[in-house]
Amino acid sequence: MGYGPVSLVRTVLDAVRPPPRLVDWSIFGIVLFEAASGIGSFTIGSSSGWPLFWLHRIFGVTLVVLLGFKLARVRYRLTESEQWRPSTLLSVLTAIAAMGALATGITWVFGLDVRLSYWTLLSVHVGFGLVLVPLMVWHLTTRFRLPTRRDFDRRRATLEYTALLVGGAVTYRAQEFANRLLDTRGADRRFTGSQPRRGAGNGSFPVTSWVADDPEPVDRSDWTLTVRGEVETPLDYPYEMLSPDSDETAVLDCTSGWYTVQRWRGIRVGDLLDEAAVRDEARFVRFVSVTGYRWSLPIEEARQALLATHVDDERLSHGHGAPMRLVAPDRRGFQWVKWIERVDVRRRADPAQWIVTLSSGFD
Ligand SMILES: Nc1nc2c(c(=O)[nH]1)N[C@H]1C(S)=C(S)[C@@H](COP(=O)(O)O)O[C@H]1N2
Ligand SMILES: [Mo]
Repeated sequence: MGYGPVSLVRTVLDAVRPPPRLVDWSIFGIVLFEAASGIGSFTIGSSSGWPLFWLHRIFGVTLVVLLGFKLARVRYRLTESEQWRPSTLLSVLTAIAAMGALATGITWVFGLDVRLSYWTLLSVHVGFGLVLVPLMVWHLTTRFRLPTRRDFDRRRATLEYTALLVGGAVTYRAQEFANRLLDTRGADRRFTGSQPRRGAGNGSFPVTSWVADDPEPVDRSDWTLTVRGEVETPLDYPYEMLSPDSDETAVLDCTSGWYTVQRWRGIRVGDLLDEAAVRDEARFVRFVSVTGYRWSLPIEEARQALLATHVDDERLSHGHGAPMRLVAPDRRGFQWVKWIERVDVRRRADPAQWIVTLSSGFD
């Protein structure tokens, strides 16, 4: 054994390497956790949700090490041709998806912003993750072996995993420090991982629409805002009758990985609801776009939201949702419905909104 930094790293890695079957099953567990926390993170827009993002990153670092152990162990199955089997192809695809997800996650953290057409690196990361889960499950079915008690010593495994997770947390911290020191774009990320788009008004942030939602521009002169549902007085408001005199500075944070802070102006949903006289049974308010895209908020939260007609005193551009869009502070971008034409006051939540949001614009 030598004494250089390489042999030091090797010694440390040897000390924390769990037995093979445990490595495999932990990779499985962590990938499932990463997929669940990654998808779950899309619904979090308020900074109190930071621990989920943090865990996702720490386990991501841990996965790099575990995958390294695993690939070092099974490498010979690729390099020695007599080892090849039909399932080898599946293993290779699974490894590519895993490494793709890790590589894009890591480069994103360092603020790299290459784009594959209109996909950000973060969207590619999500893509790899979504492909990885079914590949991994399938891969597992070809080589299924449960770890037995004999495969590991519980005390030792506890120590190994503690070391791996602490190592993950320390590495993540070191990364934050390095990002700041090198002054990369990664240093400006929000707790959600999104990178800033600076400036004010329509031109300063991208137009982002989900999947295929791409309506014709809405003509303000033959558009009306309609309020229906659990209200005593249904409303129909032509554009000229609105008085957009409330404003709100709020962060639009898209799950594709960017955010912008803007001052929005429009009408407060609470004022509209008071005018419509909502009934006692009302619990949710649903905002519906001309495209059918929709989202709802619990009524107390909805009251604080804004139906914006302006951004930084400019009228909203078509791309940003003219004549009217939802500004829902502490919610992620996909919930900020654009091109709103109807507000439904409802007794119930609307679980189908998840599917409609993904499919809207396809019909
Ligand atoms: N009707 C409708 N509203 C929508 C979308 C959409 O596709 N259709 N995309 C959402 C997404 S994913 C984001 S991030 C924001 C983007 O707003 P922007 O285009 O003004 O930046 O709008 C949201 N509102
Ligand atoms: Mo988004």
